[in-house]
Amino acid sequence: MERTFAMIKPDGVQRGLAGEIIARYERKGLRIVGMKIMQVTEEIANAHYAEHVGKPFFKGLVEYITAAPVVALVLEGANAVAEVRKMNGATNPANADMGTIRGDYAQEVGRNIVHGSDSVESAEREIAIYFKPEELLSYDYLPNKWLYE
Ligand code: D4T
Repeated sequence: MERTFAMIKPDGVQRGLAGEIIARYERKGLRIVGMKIMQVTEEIANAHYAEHVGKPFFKGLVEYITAAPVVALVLEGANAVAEVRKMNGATNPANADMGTIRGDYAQEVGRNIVHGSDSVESAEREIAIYFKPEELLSYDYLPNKWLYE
C-alpha cells in the first residue's frame, strides 16, 4: 500500500467541486486516511512549492494557493501516487484528457483545481508539511477485500 498527498485547490472548493472530486477518489477505491479543510499560509506554500522558487509563475502560484481554503487529503491504495496523478490529468488542463479531473473541470494551468504528489518521496515530504502524524488514521477499510486479490 502506498500513500499520496492530494489537494483540492481554492478554485475547486469555491466552485463547489470538493465533494465531487473526493467522490472520484473514493470510487477508485482509495482509502482516505487524512482529510481537512484549511487555509494555506504563505509559509506552507513556500515549503510545498520550494522547487519552484524563482520561476516566473511562482508568485502567482503562491497567491492562488493562499487565496481561499483548500481541502488537504492523504489517500492510500496500491500505486496511489500514480493513480491520483492519472485521475488528476495533465498539469495544464488544456492538455488533460476528458475523463480526468482537470480535463473535465479546469481550463488553465494557473487554476488547475487539484494537486497530487509526483513520487513516493514527494508524498512523504508533502504529507509532513500538511499533516501531523496523529491526524492520519489507520482503520479497517472493508472494500479492500474486494479491490485487491
Ligand atoms: P501540482 O503540484 O499542482 O499538482 O502540479 P504538478 O505536479 O502537476 O505540476 P508542477 O509541480 O510542475 O507545477 C506546480 C504548480 O505550478 C503551476 N504552474 C506550473 C503554473 O502556474 N505555470 C507553469 O508554467 C507550471 C509548469 C501549476 C502547478
